[in-house]
Amino acid sequence: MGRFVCTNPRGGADDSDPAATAAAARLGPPSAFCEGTLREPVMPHNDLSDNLMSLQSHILLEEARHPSASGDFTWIISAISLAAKSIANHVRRARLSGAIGRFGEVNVQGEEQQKLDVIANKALMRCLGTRASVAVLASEEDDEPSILRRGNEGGKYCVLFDPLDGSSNLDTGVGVGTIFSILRNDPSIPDAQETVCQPGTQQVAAGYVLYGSSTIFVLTTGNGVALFELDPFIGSFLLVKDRVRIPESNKVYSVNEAYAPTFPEPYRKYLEWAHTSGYSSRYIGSMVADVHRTLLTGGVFMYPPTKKNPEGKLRYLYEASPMAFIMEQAGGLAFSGANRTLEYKPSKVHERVPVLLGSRSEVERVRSFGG
Ligand code: AHM
Ligand code: MG
Repeated sequence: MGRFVCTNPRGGADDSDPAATAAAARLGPPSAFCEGTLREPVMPHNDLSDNLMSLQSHILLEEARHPSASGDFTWIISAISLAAKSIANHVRRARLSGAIGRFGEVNVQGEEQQKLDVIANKALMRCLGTRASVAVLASEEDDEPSILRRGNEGGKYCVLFDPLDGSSNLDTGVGVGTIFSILRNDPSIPDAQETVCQPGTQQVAAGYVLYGSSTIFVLTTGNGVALFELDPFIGSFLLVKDRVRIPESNKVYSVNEAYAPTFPEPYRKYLEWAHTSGYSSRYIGSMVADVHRTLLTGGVFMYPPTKKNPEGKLRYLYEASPMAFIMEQAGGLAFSGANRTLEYKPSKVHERVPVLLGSRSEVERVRSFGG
């Protein structure tokens, strides 16, 4: 009998083993057979029963396309993935472990912090803080961005995040999420706030993690959108869909319609039109869950200016901008007022903007009313 060598050299790499997955990445794109005299076909990529394309392997394959890549970026995604697994575990056990409820403090934005906001923030800070190429971390929960390393100390990237978006919904078991955006650190800018205030077009990567009925990791590095799901039995995010495309249209809008009387007129007119045009409404009140549904099934998600929040409620750098990057990479559109969201340049880390994103033709429809 011939010598058996391997069945799938890319298979066993897991999120916690960049060295193994680096070796897998160097092998290049998956081929049908391995070296050896006894050859066994590799399972087709869409056979989920044998799916071992982890998030880490996926990133390394992407990175292999850029010969000058140093691997630093892979370590950052691996830190976010590790923090997300820890947060998912806390969210899933929150009621049992007494982590539901208010922490007792109000953040810089005047919002009451939940215990899990604080836990999620610490997990991300700890995991990312140990990565040698992270220069600046900015969180929804912290007043100011933290400088961890200057450019001359190896600080190459800024990571901005909302650790647990939609956390006010935790008491009711609704899906919540982490949103993140990765920017390059400009070593010539000494001020942390100025460093992170970049337009969304400068993002190196963006993504979110949805802690719902399953834990979903959605990522773009500017080369399409990939969707991973956490396999709780092996502890890895596994690729379930690459090149995610948002449907071109769907008669669904997602907005907190209770605020409609104080929306600018174009949004009110659009809603009146939608009411008589066969539209449905879906709104969870948790951006990651609402955007994820919109990404997969189409329609529009909006958070327009209101009387209470004249600039809109959602923050540019770690909510609107990363979600806009994902939407555009999936073939959709994203606007903040009259402008493409990704082209806006904020001047404050917690700056808020109006959000309109989703299927191309549905976003254009809203804009046709002047919104
Ligand atoms: P948070 O970051 O403090 O959780 O607030 C953001 C959340 C989003 O998830 C969601 O889209 C929005 O607030 C819901 O706001 P509202 O309750 O006003 O509809
Ligand atoms: Mg948020």
